[in-house]
Amino acid sequence: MNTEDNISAICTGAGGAISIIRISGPDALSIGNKTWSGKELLNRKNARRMLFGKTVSDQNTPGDTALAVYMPGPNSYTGDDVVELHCHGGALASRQTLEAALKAGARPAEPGEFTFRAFVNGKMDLTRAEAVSDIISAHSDMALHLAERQVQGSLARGIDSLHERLIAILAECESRMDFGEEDLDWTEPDQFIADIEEAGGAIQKLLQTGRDGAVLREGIRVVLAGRPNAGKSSLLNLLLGFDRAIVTQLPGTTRDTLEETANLRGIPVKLIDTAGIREATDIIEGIGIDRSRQSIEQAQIVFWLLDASAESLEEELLEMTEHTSNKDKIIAIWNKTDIAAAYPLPALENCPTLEISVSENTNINQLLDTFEKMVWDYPHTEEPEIAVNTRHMALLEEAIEALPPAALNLSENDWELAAVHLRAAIAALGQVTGENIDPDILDNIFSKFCIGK
Ligand SMILES: Nc1nc2c(ncn2[C@@H]2O[C@H](COP(=O)(O)OP(=O)(O)OP(=O)(O)O)[C@@H](O)[C@H]2O)c(=O)[nH]1
Ligand SMILES: [Mg+2]
Repeated sequence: MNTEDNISAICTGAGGAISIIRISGPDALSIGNKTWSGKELLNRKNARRMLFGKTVSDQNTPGDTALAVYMPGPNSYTGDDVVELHCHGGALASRQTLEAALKAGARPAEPGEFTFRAFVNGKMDLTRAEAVSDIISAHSDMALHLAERQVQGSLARGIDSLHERLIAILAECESRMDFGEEDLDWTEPDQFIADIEEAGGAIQKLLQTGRDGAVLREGIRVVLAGRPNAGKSSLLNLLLGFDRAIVTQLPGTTRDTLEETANLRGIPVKLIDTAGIREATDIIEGIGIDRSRQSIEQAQIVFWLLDASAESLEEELLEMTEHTSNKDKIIAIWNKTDIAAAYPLPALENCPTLEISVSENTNINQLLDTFEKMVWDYPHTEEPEIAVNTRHMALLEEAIEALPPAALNLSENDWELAAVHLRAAIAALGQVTGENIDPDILDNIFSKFCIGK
């Protein structure tokens, strides 16, 4: 993406009452003044003040009322000169204003291009830029808070401090290579080795947050499965808090898989209701059941609903074990305990088994407790301060691998080889925050943003 052009886009989502059109680039001010007019022109004196006026229409029709603000670079979001026009929402009105800005000399901004400029202009490092995108796509409070902390630099600060420590060691290795013969005040290699071990420990801790990062950024696929009539759709509706799926007393009500996003205990979840598994009675049901099986395979967690009022409880369990290959991801749930056929209900070894009643809303909290434990693998009482993404993880792994050989070389006073390994670790850490990063990787990161961000 070039950084010299003047770019413009509608920054607000469709359907809102107000639309914001942003113009960024060296000529943003003159383009803004050709697109909007008020009592006075936008200028340096009235910078950062919201001015009342109208958009300029080129068809001799009166423009629409609009507010405008000029934010001179470098103190703007992108670091360029920026003008923002706040005009009436609605696809047509905002489109017309954007088109006026394009006619006045801007080109349409690519996805993420405003944030890309902010990165290139040194307004934010790459972890902060990535977090801007995370904020927009966050599906739970916890994911949002995490992204907000990353925008504030929680991860960048940690990486920068590791980076600086390794650079200090590298600097000494390089001096030893150049002036090794001279009797200077060298630091003992043992001190450096201890520093490297500490840095390795800190990187390891960051790597361990990768799982939290994946859960919060990508969410968890939870599949509701079981025999027809077990209460899968009823549980889906209860968890969502509204009637999404049709529920009837007829077995085979749900014919196709149905997906809905939800937020369970702060965890973003894709809940998937499935057709009850049995011998299909017709071709459509058969296809639905095949989809249920596929969904079970792809699920990260399966809520397997068992009907406690069924004639044969053992059969219910047998069905479950037949259709689920990976037992680690299953929570067995006896539903309809309010009308259970017999007690106690059989439990399963190596699989959490719960007893609930969707109709009477009993033990749903216990189900959520079990779910939460399964997701995090360990008690997770506090929100994660930092959680790295997969790109960070790959680079952190590269960095951590270079540390033991560097420490070994230092212990052998082999400054040259130690420097090689240290440089590899430093380069990998630098790329986390965006230093010397491959332009293709940058394109890939920013292309996932939405237009206007
Ligand atoms: N007594 C009782 N009835 C329940 C309970 N949960 C669901 N039901 C009833 O069981 C019947 C089937 O519920 P659904 O939620 O449609 O079951 P399903 O598993 O989605 O069924 P299919 O879509 O056919 O696979 C409905 O009449 C529900 O009202 C419960 O906890 N207790
Ligand atoms: Mg159903």
